[in-house]
Amino acid sequence: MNNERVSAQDLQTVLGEVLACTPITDIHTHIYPAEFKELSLWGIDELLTYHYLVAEFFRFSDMAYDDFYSLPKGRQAELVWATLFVDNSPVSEAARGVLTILEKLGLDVANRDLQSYRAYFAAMDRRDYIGKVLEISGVNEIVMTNDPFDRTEREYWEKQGNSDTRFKAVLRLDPLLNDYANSWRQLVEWGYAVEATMNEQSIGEIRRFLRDWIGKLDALYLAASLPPEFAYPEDSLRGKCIRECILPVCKELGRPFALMVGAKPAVNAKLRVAGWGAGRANATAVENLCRENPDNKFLVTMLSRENQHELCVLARKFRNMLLFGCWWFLNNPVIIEDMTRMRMEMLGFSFVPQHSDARVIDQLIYKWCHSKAIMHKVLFDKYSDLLASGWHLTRDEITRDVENWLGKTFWRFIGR
Ligand code: RAT
Ligand code: ZN
Repeated sequence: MNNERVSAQDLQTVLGEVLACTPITDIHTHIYPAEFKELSLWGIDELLTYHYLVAEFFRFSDMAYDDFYSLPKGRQAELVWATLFVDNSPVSEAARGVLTILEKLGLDVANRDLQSYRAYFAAMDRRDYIGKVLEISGVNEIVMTNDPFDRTEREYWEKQGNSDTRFKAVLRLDPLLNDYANSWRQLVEWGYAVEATMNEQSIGEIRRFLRDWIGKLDALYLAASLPPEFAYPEDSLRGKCIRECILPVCKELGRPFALMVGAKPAVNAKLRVAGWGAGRANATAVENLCRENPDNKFLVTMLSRENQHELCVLARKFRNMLLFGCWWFLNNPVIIEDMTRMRMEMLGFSFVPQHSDARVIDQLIYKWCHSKAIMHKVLFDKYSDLLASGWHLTRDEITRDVENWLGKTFWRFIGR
């Protein structure tokens, strides 16, 4: 217990201490436990070939896209390093992130020696390294993105599953919702009697598929990335699948459905995963979903900056909606700060301020370090305003707020 009042002079320090020791639940990532071998990415070459950086590399290079992608990963990493770190200063958020990681690991950022960084990772044991990253980043629970339509990943779930309790699963359903014209055949291959038109029998079978995989993964929630034009209700197979399959199963099993709206696939297909874009979405779809389905819960994030204010307004209307994270192209300090201030001013602590979207485990270090610095600033300003009014705060109260913000609010929403 620490019920002593925190003075305006001590606020900065207390906040730094509380943020440093509050465990984080990272509610949306693309990282895997060590036992998912080739899916569990780490180390400097993976960091340098992160798709955020590959997209930036092509801002400066004339190389043909396919030529780049046909190179071995180590060579790709060298090209990115030379282009974004040596020939130019690494000021972009993703490039700066690599430096933060190296620095927090205790490596010499000043020597700019890629080989010495490689040697550091080569001497590390992957399992020990995961522990180290979690310790440095302050993350203690990692929520994955798990796609049963991905052959490699599927095999791991079929053959062994996940025994690392720090990693939690999420059932990701993009192929089912956005590409049913192709994905239904895979369901048939796996023994579900569905057909292309999604008839009555298919609906029952898709529900069975969802229940099976929620069980197999012990999924915390179901999720889908949706394009800017996503509408609900919608006269489409996607609309039907949400209404007839996803919502009833989510309700029955008490799982939220995460809507990640505004991602535009293949804006430049040659860039592969780096070729996605962003577009302004229609928040009315979320409004309709939340209003029509009060017994369902929705985690919501949108990719366009222009959607953020109306999303805050919506979250004030619907307690079955939890706003989360500064997604992908929004995960830059200028936007994170703006969004975090606005959300706090409109929602208090009742939102999940950030997720990392890390694909390489090391990225937890920079994503959380950079975001926590912004949270520190925002909290300082907001609490200072309270102190200036004559209100008082204790360290316990600050700890309570930050614990809710960085984890407990999510777990309460999930119901676990
Ligand atoms: O941020 C990213 O890495 C994106 O490529 C996507 O993974 C996005 O976050 C998603 O989950 O679809
Ligand atoms: Zn993601």
